[in-house]
Parts: sequence; C-alpha cells; structure tokens
Amino acid sequence: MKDIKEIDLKKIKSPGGSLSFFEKGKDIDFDIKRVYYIYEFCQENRRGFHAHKDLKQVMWCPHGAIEIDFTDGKETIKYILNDPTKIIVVNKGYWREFVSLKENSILCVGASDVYSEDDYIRDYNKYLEWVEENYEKDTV
Ligand code: T46
Repeated sequence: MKDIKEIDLKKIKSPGGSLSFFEKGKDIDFDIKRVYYIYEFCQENRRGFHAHKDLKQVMWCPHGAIEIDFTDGKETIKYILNDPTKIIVVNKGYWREFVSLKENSILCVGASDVYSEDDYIRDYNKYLEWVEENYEKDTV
C-alpha cells in the first residue's frame, strides 16, 4: 500500500536512557493537531473497524506490541509496532483493525486534525462504496 510508510527512527543513547524523534518535513508531511493514545488494552478485543476520509496519522508504540491490519478493500497488510524507534505514517482512506499483543501496550497517534466523527467510516460495506467512488480520484 503506497500511502502507508514504516520508518525506522534514530535511537540516541545516553547514560540516562534512549531518545527517538520524528519531524515534520522529514518523516511526516502534516502538522499534528491532536495526539491520542490507547492503553489498558483488553487483549482479547480487536479495535478500530473504521477508515478516515481525510485524516492523516502517525502511529507509534512506546511500550509493548500492537498489530495493525490495514486494508484498502483489495489487499490487507499487517504491521507490528513493537519498538519505540518505529513509526507508521498513514494517509487517509485505509480501513484498520488493531489488537494488543502484549500486556500494558500503548498505541500513540499523532493526527492531522482535531476529532470529528464525520471523518469516520465505521461500516465496512460503506467503506467499500467509498473506495469505489474515490479510488480513481485520490491516492488510496
Ligand atoms: C484510529 C485508531 C488507531 C474522542 O472523543 N476523541 C478522540 O480524539 C478519539 C480518537 C476518540 N474519541 C471517542 C470516540 C469514541 O466514542 O473515543 C471513543 C473511542 O474511539 P474509537 O472507537 O474510534 O477508538 P479506536 O481505538 O477504535 O480508534 C482510535 C481512533 O478513533 C482512530 O482515529 O485510527 O484509534
């Protein structure tokens, strides 16, 4: 999927610990207007089951391991976030489902816009219709 990028960040180690960072202009091409994070996962339950019509996101897992499955309605790609030096940059338009693979995992998200339920497609059949209407016009 061309509009999902996995990026390995630098790890700057010092006696006090390690530090990683990502930047607009280098790793992401949008301003982050909202940050949210998911924690206290129920490991049995998958989350997600939606796509975003416009939102761009950067995702990282500072602790634990998270599996995220993205689909564009045709192919599905599985990503594992299990290292704080790894980020995934996701363009609009991908259906996603995710699950925690380890206890106490945390999924952090930097988003290109504030929360708006109007940006969500939460029904998979509606998502497939949306892809059909937008696939040629946009970069899904
Ligand atoms: C995504 C994945 C990775 C808010 O009120 N404000 C917010 O900023 C967010 C993100 C959610 N909410 C509300 C909406 C729902 O009533 O929190 C509730 C749980 O949200 P949702 O069911 O969408 O949670 P996830 O874990 O399925 O999805 C979330 C994000 O919504 C979504 O953008 O990509 O994390």
